[in-house]
Amino acid sequence: SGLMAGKRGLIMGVANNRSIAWGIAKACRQHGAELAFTYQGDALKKRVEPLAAELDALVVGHCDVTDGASIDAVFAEVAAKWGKLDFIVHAIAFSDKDQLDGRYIETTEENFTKTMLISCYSLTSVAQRAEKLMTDGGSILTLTYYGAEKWMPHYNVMGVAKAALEASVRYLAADLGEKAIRVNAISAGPIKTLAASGIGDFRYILKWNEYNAPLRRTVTIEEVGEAGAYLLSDMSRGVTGEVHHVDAGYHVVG
Ligand code: 0WD
Repeated sequence: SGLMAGKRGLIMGVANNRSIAWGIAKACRQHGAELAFTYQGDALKKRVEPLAAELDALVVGHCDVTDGASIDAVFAEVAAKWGKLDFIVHAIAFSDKDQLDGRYIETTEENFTKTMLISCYSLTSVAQRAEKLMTDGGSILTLTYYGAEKWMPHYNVMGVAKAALEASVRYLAADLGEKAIRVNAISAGPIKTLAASGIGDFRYILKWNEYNAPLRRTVTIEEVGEAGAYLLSDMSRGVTGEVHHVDAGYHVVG
């Protein structure tokens, strides 16, 4: 269908074909969008290039959100290739694995700062660059998790970072609304990805969701992808500052 025909979007956070960003990219492409991918470092470049090719997408370079120059370079490349931008998928998070286990209270200042920078501030740094390129309005989408709202075992500093990320969605939505740029988040249920494999007892969390979510199952990257396509397309043009749960309903019972 042509739901997203004529729209051009930047996809940040594909690590492999299990990544949530990949699920969103596939849905956007199915609906007619043109895509550009970033990758983090040479190891991921080899994985991202063939995936981008599957969706006829550009690869616009290495981007490590802790390195502002690499973000600038990617947006300069998008500006050179397209001149403008309609949407962004921000599916990036990081925390030291040994602190996604056990007690939150053990979080070090160094890992707290790093987790907040990569998992929260990066949305704002990306939005700063996007604002200049979204000359016809736009839609920015990030990914969050229920651990922002409630204590969850082992999620620890990432839960604190996701709470700040969800607040950032609201503040950015207010800042960018006059330019018709919308900012929303999907709060996804647990999905077995590379990032999730770093979280302690993740298999147990998946099982817990299967037993307790209203739909009695977990969600797929394709389901998060379809909801993402809605938030990135004009179908959701009246929606901004929203955290939309795609979690088989877990948040109503958890
Ligand atoms: O259960 C899950 N998988 C959920 C994930 C439930 C709810 C939310 N999320 C969120 C994550 O917190 C993240 O924000 O979804 C987003 C995407 O995560 P994912 O799809 O689960 O994980 P993955 O496929 O690993 O992609 C995350 C990627 C990184 O991969 P690795 O695993 O290599 O760290 O984030 C990127 C990187 O590609 N990333 C960075 N990109 C640029 N600069 C950086 C960085 N410094 N650090 C990580």
